[in-house]
Amino acid sequence: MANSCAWLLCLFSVLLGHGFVLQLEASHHVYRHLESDQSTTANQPYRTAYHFQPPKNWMNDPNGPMIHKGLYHLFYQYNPYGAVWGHIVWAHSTSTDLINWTPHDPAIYPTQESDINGCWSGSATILPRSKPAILYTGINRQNQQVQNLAVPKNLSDPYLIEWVKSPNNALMAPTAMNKINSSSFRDPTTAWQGPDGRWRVIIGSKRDDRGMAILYRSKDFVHWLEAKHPLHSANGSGMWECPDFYPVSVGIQNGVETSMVGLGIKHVLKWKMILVGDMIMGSFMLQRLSLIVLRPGGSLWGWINESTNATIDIMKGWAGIQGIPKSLWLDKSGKQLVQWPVVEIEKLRVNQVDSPSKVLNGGSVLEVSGITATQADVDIAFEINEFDKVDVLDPSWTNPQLLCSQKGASVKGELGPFGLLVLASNGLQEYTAVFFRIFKGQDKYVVLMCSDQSRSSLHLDYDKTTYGAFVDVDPLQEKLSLRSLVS
Ligand code: DQQ
Repeated sequence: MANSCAWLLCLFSVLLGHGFVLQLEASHHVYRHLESDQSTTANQPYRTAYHFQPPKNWMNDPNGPMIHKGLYHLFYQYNPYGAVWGHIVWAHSTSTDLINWTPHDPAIYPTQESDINGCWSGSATILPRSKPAILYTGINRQNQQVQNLAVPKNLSDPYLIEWVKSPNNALMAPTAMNKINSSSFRDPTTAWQGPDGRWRVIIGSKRDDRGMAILYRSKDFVHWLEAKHPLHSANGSGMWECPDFYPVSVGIQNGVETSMVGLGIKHVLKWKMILVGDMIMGSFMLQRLSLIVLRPGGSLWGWINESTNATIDIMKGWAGIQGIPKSLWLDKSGKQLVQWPVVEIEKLRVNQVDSPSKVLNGGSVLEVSGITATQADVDIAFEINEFDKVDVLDPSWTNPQLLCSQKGASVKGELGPFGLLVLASNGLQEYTAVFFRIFKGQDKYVVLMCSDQSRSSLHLDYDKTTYGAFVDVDPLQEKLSLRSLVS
């Protein structure tokens, strides 16, 4: 990781090399001997004030983000005993502006038979008369994954400090009858109400290697029945961790009520992938596959692993941050899901630095001067004016993440890579490359956007994952703009 006191921001277009894909998945092994309450976060150059981060210890998935009485609530998977995954509870913070957060005591922690071995991910639903309810996965005494309900003890407390668990827990559980795999049955979504007034929720699961969203229905939010068919499944996709399912509207950027259906409304089903489709007679009909690969987490936030190996994490006293919260909506065509950092984050823009336009030639690296902060919100636009030589997109290149790692930041192409080297050290031994490549597709140009961490740190144990997506823009008609939030 580049020394945050002396980093550079560079524009680049490049030459030769090789990358690789490293899929990060949460490990569910408890390292008791590595836990302690002694961790300290003093003198931590790599802690961020930009992204949400607890004062210390391990954090993973964001859970149940919601607004209640004008306050934002964020819960998250947290180990109160150390900087490695284990003893998971729902930690809790509130905010009035999505920027400044107040930590509270953990909201949900093991107390019942149905969660005695951990309180894993889940979601919040706002029930009629503004009553929040949380469905979460409990690990029971037999180490089975089951679904539990918790509701606020005192609805007039805007901070919702105390939560009470349903005496009916577990509400959904693997049984001999339902053939659900008890170690692959977790992470309930926000529930929604169908036209028949019944609540629906999906739970991530798999059968063999077929990942799926098991659908449950309920009249009262307490008694749940499994539907005959999952809401959706995909062969070869493995366990669907932290799925999400919610309506989005064409054009409306303020969000829509979670049970909304009808004209101008599409539905998004997210796990590692995002599917956009229509709800027709209660069934999810796939419209289009948007090949965006996500990290586990909710629809607004996403967990950024930011862990190394246990020794380093214990030494630094923390692991895990949350991505910047984002707004999601559909573009005018209704086909492309658009996500953008929430506007509130723009309040943090101070000390503006403008850089004049520059011409990028093949193999060049230009330093953007004048930025001395360790935190930056960078807007940049690339105008392409030579399309005579462009690499042809092989029809078999359908996985953008794979393509980004095979054609990393140092692999020369005809039109790209070009983009930013952020947090670059003097001499460019370390940097994180965020870049574009343009290919000639069958009847249009195809733009690939990549974030390549393979050189983010010289240290072998840091996360080296490469992320990628095809972006639906026509480079003939518009500039390619890139927003990078750096800290
Ligand atoms: N993390 C939770 C699980 C979830 C996984 C456990 C995804 O509920 O499937 O901390 O990161």
